[in-house]
Amino acid sequence: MRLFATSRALRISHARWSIASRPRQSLSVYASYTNRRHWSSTPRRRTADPATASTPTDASALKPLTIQGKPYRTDQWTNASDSILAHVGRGLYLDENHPLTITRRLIEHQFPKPVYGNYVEKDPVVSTALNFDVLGFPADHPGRSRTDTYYINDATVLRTHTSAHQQAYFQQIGKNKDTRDKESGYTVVADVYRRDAIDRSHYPVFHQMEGARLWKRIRSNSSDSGDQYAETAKAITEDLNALPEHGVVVDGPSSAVNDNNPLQSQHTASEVDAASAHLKRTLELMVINIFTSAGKAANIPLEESLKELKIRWVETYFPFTSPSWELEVFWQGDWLEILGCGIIKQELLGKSDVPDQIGWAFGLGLERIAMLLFNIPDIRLFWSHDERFLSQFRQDTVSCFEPFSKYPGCYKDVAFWLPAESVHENDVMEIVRDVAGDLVEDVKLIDEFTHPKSKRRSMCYRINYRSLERTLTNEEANDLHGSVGGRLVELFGVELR
Ligand code: FA5
Ligand code: MG
Repeated sequence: MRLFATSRALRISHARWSIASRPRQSLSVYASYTNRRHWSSTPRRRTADPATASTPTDASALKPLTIQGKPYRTDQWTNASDSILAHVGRGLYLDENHPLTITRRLIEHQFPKPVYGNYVEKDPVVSTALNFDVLGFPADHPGRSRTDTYYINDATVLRTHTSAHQQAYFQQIGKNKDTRDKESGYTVVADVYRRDAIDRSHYPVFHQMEGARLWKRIRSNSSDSGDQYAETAKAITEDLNALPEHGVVVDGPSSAVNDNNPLQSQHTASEVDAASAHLKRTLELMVINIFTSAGKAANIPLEESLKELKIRWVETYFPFTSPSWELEVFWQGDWLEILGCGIIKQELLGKSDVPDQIGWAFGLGLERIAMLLFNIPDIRLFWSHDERFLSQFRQDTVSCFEPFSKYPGCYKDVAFWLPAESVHENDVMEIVRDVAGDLVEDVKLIDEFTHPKSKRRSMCYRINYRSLERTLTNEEANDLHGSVGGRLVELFGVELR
């Protein structure tokens, strides 16, 4: 977990819910779980216990909550703040002229009927069972912790990913199974919530699109090769061959499976090779389409925009897929992770009434793609009410965003001695967000050390206050910064330096 344990752990923590600046090991939230056990020298705390989570539960959290008209009980787990709940129901992905909706539609076109149905899920409140248990998250997975996830109460969270809906969609497909022309795949778009780092490509509320495709497994005992599922592999390969080819070179591991990214025991290599190839080609075509559209909007000739495009597959780990990958795109001088995917765990398909099917699933960050598509430089802009932003976008049209101005930023450092009890980095982020909201552009750890004699640990964070819409005065920034320091002292007992 992201405690102030070692500088290594801290660097890793930044990459937890992932993005480009991570070290080159595979580090999605789920991957880091397995790796981190070896990285931190401090004993692991049981994360799934509210008493050990570092955000104090304030008394007001124990009042019942109403979210989109529905009442919810609260308890010791509750940590969804008013500022986060204020984002619920905004429905950015439904507003025809919003860049997230334009992006959603563009991607949905790549997943057409009758194979795929395109859906949205408007209610972000889901059970911990659907968000974690059904997907095979271990009981002590850090993703379950109150430092990473917004809890409504012990059994209910604001979904942390669209994968919370996988089981329901697989069950829906299961009901179709014997009828031709019925969906065997889907896409679903929804708002998701995570306590996370603060920077230009991370926001605590963002949007994901999940997609999946299933095939009925055909078992034959008469195969010469001894491959019982050779027919399945053949059927999937036929679907793969029906997809267009593309000439873009994509880096990545040479084989679908290996010891670190294993084949599931229920599967044969040939069907997984075929399904993996289908998954990768489908997603590569999606990215190529995005870049082609972005290039057109910027008046760049097709060949040139494709020549510029660099994408790669990186092996990773998710509890609900194996093998698993992330797709990264080279953007503005760095690798940007845009999605995670893999071959769905057969246990999950079994629990979802489709034990006789095999398939793949992916989950992508809609903002990340929209940033590439429209050249939007800061993820906070998606929430802007400013007409100078909103008026630049038109339904079903990709355009090149013209920044209206970059207002000056105000850098302020906050340095403090940690109390004996650890403080979780996400709690520092949450305080900054609660105090400064969208007036903060990023927060970076710039220094940490242990006093040689007292052994006390000191941290220093640099907060960049910058409004997207106006010039922030130094007095305003000072006020905000004073409140951040005050709340760190009040809530965590740190000693400011
Ligand atoms: C997941 O959420 C998995 N559920 C994806 C998945 C689905 C895997 C189905 C396998 C099968 P991850 O935590 O990596 O994985 O997030 C997926 C994508 O969401 C990332 O690649 C990134 O594009 C986006 N994303 C993650 N965190 C943030 C954030 N704080 N702000 C904006 N986008 C984010
Ligand atoms: Mg990831």
